[in-house]
Amino acid sequence: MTDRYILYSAVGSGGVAVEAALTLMGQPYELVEAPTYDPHQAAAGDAVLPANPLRQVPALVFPSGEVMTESAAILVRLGELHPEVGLAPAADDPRRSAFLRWMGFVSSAIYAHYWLKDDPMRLVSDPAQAAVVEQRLNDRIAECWGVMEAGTAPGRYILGEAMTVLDLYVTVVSRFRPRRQRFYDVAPRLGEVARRVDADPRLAAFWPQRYPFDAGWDRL
Ligand SMILES: N[C@@H](CCC(=O)N[C@@H](CS)C(=O)NCC(=O)O)C(=O)O
Repeated sequence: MTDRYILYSAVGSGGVAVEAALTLMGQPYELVEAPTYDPHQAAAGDAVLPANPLRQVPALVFPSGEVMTESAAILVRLGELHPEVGLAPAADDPRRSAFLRWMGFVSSAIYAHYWLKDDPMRLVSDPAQAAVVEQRLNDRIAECWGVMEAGTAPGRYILGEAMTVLDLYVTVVSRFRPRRQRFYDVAPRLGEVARRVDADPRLAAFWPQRYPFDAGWDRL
């Protein structure tokens, strides 16, 4: 038992969406940096293994000691546990179906591709094919963002006028390669939401530390 969450995450990873949610919820957490995607820091990446045998971040350890993996599920659960912050529509909220639908969509139709995209040699043996795989996955990811753009009717945020953890999730995952420029092209309204979340004053100190906007960050 501890008195706070322990979050395994890494700079520039999907775990940053969970970090942003905990920050907005005012929940203190201990951060364990586990750069799983960086072959040059293999030992540091292994830090997540006790919490996630898939060796992926994010993984969240609750104060009770219970472990939860899977970014979408973690975000939904945190929203339920801290309803006063209003970052997740409750079970009887008319936005609930769309909320669950698009949380699942970002996780399974988009984020799940990065296991292969980050290292195509996991499934091909010819290095020449790796670039082809990456390009095709970039196309598929762009296509999926287009499907989400067509299937939603964003206001200030994706589900209307109030921010939810879905906005944090899309803001972070849309920063991955093929990066924002392509995302803006295929999903301009979602792009406006992401820029609004980028500029949220409550996260002004947070983003530069956890997902820095280095020069050219929004292009492939
Ligand atoms: N389904 C997982 C995917 C997590 C994931 O792919 N995390 C990346 C970092 S952004 C990772 O740890 N990659 C290392 C690997 O897959 O080997 C989730 O939604 O949490």
